[in-house]
This record gives sequence, C-alpha cells and structure tokens, in this order.
Amino acid sequence: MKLVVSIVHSDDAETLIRILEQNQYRCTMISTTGGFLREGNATILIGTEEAQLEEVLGIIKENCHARTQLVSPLPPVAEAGEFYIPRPVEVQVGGATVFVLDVVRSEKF
Ligand code: 2BA
Repeated sequence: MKLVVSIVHSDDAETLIRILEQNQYRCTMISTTGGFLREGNATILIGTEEAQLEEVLGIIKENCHARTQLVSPLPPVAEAGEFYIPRPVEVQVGGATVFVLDVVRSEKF
C-alpha cells in the first residue's frame, strides 16, 4: 500500500477530492500553510493500493494547475537615509507537490 501526500492550491482542492471520491478513492484533506508564501494551501492524503497509484497520480495531475503569484520580498536592512521600494516578484506555484510513501502497515479499528 502507498500513501500519497499531495500539496495543492486551495482553489484546486475541492475539485480534486470530489473527483477522487467519484473514482472510489478515499482521501483526507488537511488545511495547511506554505512555508515560503505563508498562504493557505491544502494537503490531500490518499491511501491506495500500488496497482491504482498511477491512476491516482493522473487524477492529481489533471486537476491541479500551476499558477503564478506575486510575492513582496522582505526589505533588506537599510542604512540611515536610505529607502527601499519593494518590487513584487513572480513565483510559480504548483500544480501539485506530491510525495509517495510506502505504508508499512494499515489498520482500521
Ligand atoms: P510555499 O512554501 O508557500 O511555496 C510556494 C511557491 O514559492 C513554490 O511553489 C515555489 O515556486 C516558490 N518557492 C518556495 N520556496 C522558495 C524559495 N526558497 N525561493 C524561491 N521560491 C520559492 P511549489 O514548489 O509548487 O510549492 C507549493 C507548496 O508546496 C509550497 O508552498 C509548500 O507548501 C509545498 N512544498 C513544496 N515543496 C515542498 C517540500 N519539499 N516539502 C514540503 N512541502 C513542500
């Protein structure tokens, strides 16, 4: 068995879990925050048999889209009398950041 940990944009999360459910995959959504942008994203956990892994990855790939976001970098330490005009920079986020882990044991009590 595998555990798919997929970090996705919040706007893609609802569609992704709906399509996973429609295809009989069980999943859990956790509201998370990206360490770089400090914005909300969603982490979807999917436990699946290895035979279905590629299908699960395909569903994630099809339903999570890359976006660009503007980020204002932190100002550098300025000398007295200097001023700093922050210029937002573009970063590309997602579609999905996916980790596939081996499940040693899975139980339901
Ligand atoms: P964030 O950490 O908020 O990162 C958002 C996007 O900012 C990243 O998109 C990447 O394009 C950019 N970014 C991140 N760190 C950067 C840095 N030090 N310098 C310049 N740009 C940087 P993605 O790579 O698509 O990642 C989307 C979200 O997935 C991340 O949100 C984070 O929550 C998660 N993530 C990505 N890689 C991860 C990893 N190796 N371990 C754990 N979580 C990860």
